[in-house]
Amino acid sequence: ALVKIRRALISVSDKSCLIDVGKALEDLGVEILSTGGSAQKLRENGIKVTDISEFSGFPEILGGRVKTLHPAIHGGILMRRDVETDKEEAKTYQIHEIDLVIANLYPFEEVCMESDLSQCIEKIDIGGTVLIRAAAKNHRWVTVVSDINQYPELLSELSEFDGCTRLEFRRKLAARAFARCASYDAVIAERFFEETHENELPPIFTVTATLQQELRYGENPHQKAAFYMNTFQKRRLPGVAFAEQIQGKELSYNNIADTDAAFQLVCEFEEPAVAIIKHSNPCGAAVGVSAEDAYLKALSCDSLSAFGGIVACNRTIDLAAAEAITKIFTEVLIAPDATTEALSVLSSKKNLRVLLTGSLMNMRDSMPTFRSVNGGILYQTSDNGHIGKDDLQVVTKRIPTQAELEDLLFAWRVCKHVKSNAIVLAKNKVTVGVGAGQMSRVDASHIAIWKATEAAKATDEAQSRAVGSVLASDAFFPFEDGLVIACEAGVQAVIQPGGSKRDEEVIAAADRYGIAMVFTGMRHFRH
Ligand code: 93A
Repeated sequence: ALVKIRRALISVSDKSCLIDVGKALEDLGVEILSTGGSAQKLRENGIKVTDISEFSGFPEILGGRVKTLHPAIHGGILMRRDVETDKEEAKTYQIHEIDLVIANLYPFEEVCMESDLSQCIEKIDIGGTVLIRAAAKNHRWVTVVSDINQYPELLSELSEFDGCTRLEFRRKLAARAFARCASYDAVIAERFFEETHENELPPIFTVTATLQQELRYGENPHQKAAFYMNTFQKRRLPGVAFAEQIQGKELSYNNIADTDAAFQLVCEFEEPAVAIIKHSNPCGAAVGVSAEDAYLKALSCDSLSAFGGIVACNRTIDLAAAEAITKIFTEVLIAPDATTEALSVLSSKKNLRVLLTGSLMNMRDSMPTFRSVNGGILYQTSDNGHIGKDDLQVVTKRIPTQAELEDLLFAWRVCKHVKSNAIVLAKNKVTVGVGAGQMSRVDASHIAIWKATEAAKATDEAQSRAVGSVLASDAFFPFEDGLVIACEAGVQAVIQPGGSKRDEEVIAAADRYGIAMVFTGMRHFRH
């Protein structure tokens, strides 16, 4: 199944390394056909080329929209070398075999978000995808190179097999060629859906992502894993995917997931904020007057769990913050930026991965999110729900004080980033107890209170930190029980969506304890 390469068609938009590959083919005695710009570049560098128009007997027309779309070319690519009728027809219509197609497409991905649709449309490659698909379909005889990073493989194959390629090699390249076309078309489709389907769901799921990094393993060492980056340029959101890693080992699968969670949490806040994440839940989050202040407050919530955590900050890391953060072992630090002094302090911690995002995410943006289930994909828009002071409905006799209101909104925003069932206790815009991922809301309350009490014991405080705190619950209390234990522990104010059949009962319990409670009318489940 070795096929000798006698004639190649080269039509590339990205012309890097073109000369190297052209020279190598010429040295192997391959006849090179090429389109306008590619032919010109090859010729300028002393490589002999036949213009595609000369080969097809038809000029490149419509300003380049039709260059290679001609039966002489596609006949040459698609003809079966062992079918008599194909051979006869080739003779009749003077079709000559093309054994190698090297093409890469107009860079639609690079322009699709920068310009209006009509400008994007000009960057939709038609002829190139047809060349690639035709060559891939007929890979039994034809070799297809659809990306410049495949050149080294091609050249080593040709040198190893004396100017020939093996079937298995051609098949591997064919698979990549089809994947390239699929991904290219998916980005185009996404761009068009964006234009036409403002609030509708796309009928076909066409998001593509490109292999960015193979990971050592997945959640566990026996699982294979990789990180794929969204191909659609619009999705170049500031965050873990496009951040610059300044130092430290490669991120692991769990690091990436947790770093994403951490960064999203701090992007909820306008004031300096820090979150410390362990296993995708915050073990501490705080708002402060500076990055350092917010970090130290976040750390105070549960300094034991913070060990080996992921730290996110929504401000530039300065010297003071860097010095505070490097006092304990941290896996990852993510922030929009860091000062030179801070970077020098951070660099003393060789194992600390530092990621700089350049800017913050807009948490009000509505982005598509996905998760896999057996046999399919669950799609939803991101939870960009935002609750402000004016959205709150006071349901108790007691009205929350101004300070309580601010703490309630702080706790609510943190709670949005805690796995359900979630209960967050906070005081002075610092979490004091987090109950995450429980199967019952009562248990989540118990855990949050217990954490607040243990933290106080550890630092010899006179009373549990639950005393005088506020509580946020990601969904309504179905019964009064979860609320009652919080009141018993000294919680002073509560924020929750409301909407339970037993709201009356829950409100009555709150009034019985003289606490303030507000309803948001919006819940933040997170599974
Ligand atoms: O406008 S096209 O879709 N029409 C074509 O017939 C065609 N054939 C190849 N674009 C076409 N190409 C693309 O032109 C290739 O995929 C490549 O990206 C580019 C190379 O053009 P040039 O060699 O003139 O720079």
